[in-house]
Amino acid sequence: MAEIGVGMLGYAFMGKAHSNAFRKVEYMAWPPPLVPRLVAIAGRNQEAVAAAAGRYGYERWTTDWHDIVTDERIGLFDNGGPNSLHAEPTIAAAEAGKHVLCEKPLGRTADESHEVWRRVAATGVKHLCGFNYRFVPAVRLARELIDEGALGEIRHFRGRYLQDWGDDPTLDTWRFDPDQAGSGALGDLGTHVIDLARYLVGEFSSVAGIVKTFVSGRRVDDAIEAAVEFESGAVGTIESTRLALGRRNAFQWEINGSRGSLYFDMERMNELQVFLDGEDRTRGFRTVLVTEANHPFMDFWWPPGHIVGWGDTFVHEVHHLLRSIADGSDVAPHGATFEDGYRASEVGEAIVRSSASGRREQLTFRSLT
Ligand code: SOE
Repeated sequence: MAEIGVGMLGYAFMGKAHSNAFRKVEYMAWPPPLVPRLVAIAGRNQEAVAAAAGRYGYERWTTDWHDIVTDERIGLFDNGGPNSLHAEPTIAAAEAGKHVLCEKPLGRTADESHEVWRRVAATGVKHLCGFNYRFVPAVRLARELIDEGALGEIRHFRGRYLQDWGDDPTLDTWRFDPDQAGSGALGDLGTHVIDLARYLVGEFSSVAGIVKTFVSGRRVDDAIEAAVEFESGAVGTIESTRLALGRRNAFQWEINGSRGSLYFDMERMNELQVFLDGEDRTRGFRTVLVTEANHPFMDFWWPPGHIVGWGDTFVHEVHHLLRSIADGSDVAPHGATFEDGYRASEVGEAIVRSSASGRREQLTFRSLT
């Protein structure tokens, strides 16, 4: 089977999630579109990146990401580094002819995200931005139900991504450094909610938001709250915080349409709550366990009822990109392209502008020219 050499930037949380996916996709999505060969991994700390190379099975390691960009054996560059390291290496890899996967947020600002999209799109390589929650089976099922009209006209989207770890002021992480992260809960979690809303409902037309920092001395946002309108006329709310004590990884959303509603909670990722027209309203939502043979991605895995996990969303995501590279099919609409990465940053920045101005912000998106 055809192979593709993979170069990975980053060995921490996303380095682990992506390396696991590249190994697993070969034997779980059989036959894989391409066999990923783990050629090289780059990271700032020599001891840590060498250990990661041994642990995940990379042929070699380096503390200089330029070595990956110039390595002719690498056909796919995967950027799982801190946000401040997304733009330059990803652009360089694409301009060296490598297909690219870059974790979200694409850039620290809308300007930086647009520049990445513009420079990479000009090269013609395949590009995917790591909004992995599009690849939750329940989310893809929701998209299928919406596309076939089962919910009718969409009127509301309310989405929130809640975690609890941000309340430790002593925590030393790049995620709290504005130079390395760009923003706080907004870029880390809020962009996931924005992207999922774009994937399930459509494009944003305006936002009215509040951005808040609670932890004294912190230089990035701790929470965002926004009322939004979509081009379709649907309205909704977008929220994210890392101060929601009691919530570990609660990415929750609900969609209400004229013929039905869906509700999802990432902490119960194999279940989709469904209410469709004609059903007994006194009984409310019913729980669909999204593990049937005809449900999205289940051909990768197990018999009905044998659930999948958070890490498996990355297996679905890299499979999608490998197939797009192998057969030339589009990454969109089910994978987020770098245009999606840019647009998520633009919506996030409009929330920040609205919070500063106290006014509702209309969305305008820059093109490639
Ligand atoms: C930390 O908040 C984090 O790792 C995010 O950066 C990821 O995008 C999210 O999927 C899990 O939580």
